[in-house]
Amino acid sequence: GRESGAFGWTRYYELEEIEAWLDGILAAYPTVTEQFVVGQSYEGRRIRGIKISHGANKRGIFIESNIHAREWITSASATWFINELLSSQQTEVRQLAENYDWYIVPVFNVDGFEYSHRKNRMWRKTRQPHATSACIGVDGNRNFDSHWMANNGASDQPCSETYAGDVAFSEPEAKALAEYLTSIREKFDVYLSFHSYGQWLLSPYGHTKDEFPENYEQLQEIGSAFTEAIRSLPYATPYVRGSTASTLYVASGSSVDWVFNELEKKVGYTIEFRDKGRYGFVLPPAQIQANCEELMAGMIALIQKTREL
Ligand code: ING
Ligand code: ZN
Repeated sequence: GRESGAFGWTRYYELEEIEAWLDGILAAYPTVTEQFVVGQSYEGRRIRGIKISHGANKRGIFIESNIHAREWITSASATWFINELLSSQQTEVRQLAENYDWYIVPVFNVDGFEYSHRKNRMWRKTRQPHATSACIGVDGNRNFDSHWMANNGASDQPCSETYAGDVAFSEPEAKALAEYLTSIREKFDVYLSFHSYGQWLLSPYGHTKDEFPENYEQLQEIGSAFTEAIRSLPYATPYVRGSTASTLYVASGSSVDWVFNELEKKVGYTIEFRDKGRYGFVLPPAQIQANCEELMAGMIALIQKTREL
């Protein structure tokens, strides 16, 4: 923040600082927020989320962020977004806040995130050791039990960055999230997974190029609303929308695919934030604010279009 000690969006924060900020938010907005706990990480940390709700029976939107440890802009954006939902006076933001129930997990891969701060800035995976390899961790976004390891969309090599695990849901984090999402299945119908980088809005599926959700056209129309809203800002940042497998690469066992295939949800995306590779995962803190403004413009358009269709 501007003053030392205050939380803000001009630098990146460690897990402990984010959690302390979250505690402050929960204390400051007790009537419209509550904490939820997704479960425990391999190293025993709590995976915490915040629910923001202005009354019962709203449709829910679930945001999973920082499943990949080094993608720090995702939790910076998620915390900024939480703060805006609670404190913005802008009409469109107030409507977003008050008309939906929000479930937001700012740092999902807590062990990896901590490791990326303390030991290796470029860490991606979880932190569970392997029984027969010296390499540690699994790609959380390849570990979900939906077309797990299909179509070469993940690796069976423990040292690979896209290692899928020995079995689906080998990682306590992925298993806990799947169980938590199942428990609130009736309460949400939009699922968003925050990643970086590349400036993409990616719809399912990741596990195949040959099949698409039956509402593929709608998903692209919603996607265009998101990308156009971002491009209309003064930064004119180009985002591209499309299906994950056909636009980016085939990737199996992802959380978003699991939510579509197993929970039968119809609206969900992966958002790949700034930039296009100049700084990559190490996005300068000076770009956090602009990235967040783009996220909000995109979200307003995305939710609006989802409602219309
Ligand atoms: N990208 C995502 C990844 O997990 C992705 C892309 C999206 C894969 C949706 C599968 C499903 O590889 C990054 N940057 O991590
Ligand atoms: Zn990622």
